[in-house]
Amino acid sequence: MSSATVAQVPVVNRERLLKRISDLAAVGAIEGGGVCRLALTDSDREGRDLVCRWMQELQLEVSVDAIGNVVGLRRGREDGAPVMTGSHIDTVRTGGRYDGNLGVLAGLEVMAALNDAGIVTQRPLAVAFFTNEEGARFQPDMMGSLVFQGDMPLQQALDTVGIDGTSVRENLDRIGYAGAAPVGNNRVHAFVELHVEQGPVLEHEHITIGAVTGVQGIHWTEYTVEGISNHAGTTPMRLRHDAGIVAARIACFVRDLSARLGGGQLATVGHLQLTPNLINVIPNRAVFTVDLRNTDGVVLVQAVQSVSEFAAVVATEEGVSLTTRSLADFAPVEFAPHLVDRVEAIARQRGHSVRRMPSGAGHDAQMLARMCPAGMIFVPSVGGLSHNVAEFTADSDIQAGADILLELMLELAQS
Ligand code: HGY
Ligand code: MN
Ligand code: MN
Repeated sequence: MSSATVAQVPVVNRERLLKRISDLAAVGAIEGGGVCRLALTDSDREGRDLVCRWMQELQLEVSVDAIGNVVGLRRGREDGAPVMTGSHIDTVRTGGRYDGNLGVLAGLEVMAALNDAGIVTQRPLAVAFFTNEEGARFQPDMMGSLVFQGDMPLQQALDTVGIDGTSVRENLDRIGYAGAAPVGNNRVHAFVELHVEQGPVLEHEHITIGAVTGVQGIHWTEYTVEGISNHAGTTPMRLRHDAGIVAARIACFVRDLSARLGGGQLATVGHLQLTPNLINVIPNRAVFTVDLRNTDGVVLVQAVQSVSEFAAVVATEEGVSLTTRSLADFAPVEFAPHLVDRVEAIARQRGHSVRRMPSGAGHDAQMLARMCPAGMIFVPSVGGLSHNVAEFTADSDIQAGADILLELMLELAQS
């Protein structure tokens, strides 16, 4: 195959990419056009098998590592660290068809377009999907890419028990994706991830491309409150030890805190379970999660501290016990300035509107950024919707993002 100058950059085959998005979305499809492929479930395995088959059809060398990350390698004229792209194909329970999937399938399309054009790059290229990016079943999120990069020990990840009481190890074994490739000592020349924005900014400003400057800090805590169940009709208010009201007060506190801190402080109580969860019984147990995020790492630490202090006060007032478990704690990440510059410049050269912006969502790129220059390309989410079955991105925006990914990867692989 011939080498190519950047001037001869091929274009992606939009129909082929859209068909793969549609075919993968059929795996774990749920009402409303969305997808449910929680990490390491049978539907995740089915999606993995399909993407691996596509990688083989593209003559990529497919490897599976010990945490189940899958990498498809396209040889270059030289050996050495590849220019890598990718994302995740696991989803939340009410997922959309683009979150993560677009980045992996656009990576496949980059390889297919280069194959069609008969181009062999100087450096190798790779496209990956990382295990358990969502963190919805097993925490933390971005688990696979964090193990791939080396900052999360493999055994700790494998021992992690999920929300249904089973471990990563037993599920990885069950679906047959406990691979042989080592983790933690990988070399990557540069990493670029295409992803839907998952927020309202690009659509609101009528902009096609986001040149992502970095990812905000993320802090997840699980709270367990133990009180005393009692009769709702006979127990005077002053004698109650109500786990449910403590959970409710903390949930209201985090919302008020984000308003007080202002700026980019975000706070979410996404999981809340009361026991015995009955209309006429004072709950004796509440388990809930608090998701705090901020682009400002200092304010994020303050927010975490404020919630912790408030939780201790209300628990004492109510006479209940409180235990916490930290599920994720990631400081804000800045992407490589030269990659942010190139995303912006290539988008402009191709006639697209573009703006710089941080990412509100966590991404595998933030973990790869710990080991190599990393960057991201955003395309708009209609209605700013994500983690929602109605998630949608226009075909033309998908093509724009994929073409920029192709050109940037080619540029990085030829330099
Ligand atoms: O939680 C996140 O931001 C990502 O979707 N895992
Ligand atoms: Mn994602
Ligand atoms: Mn997601």
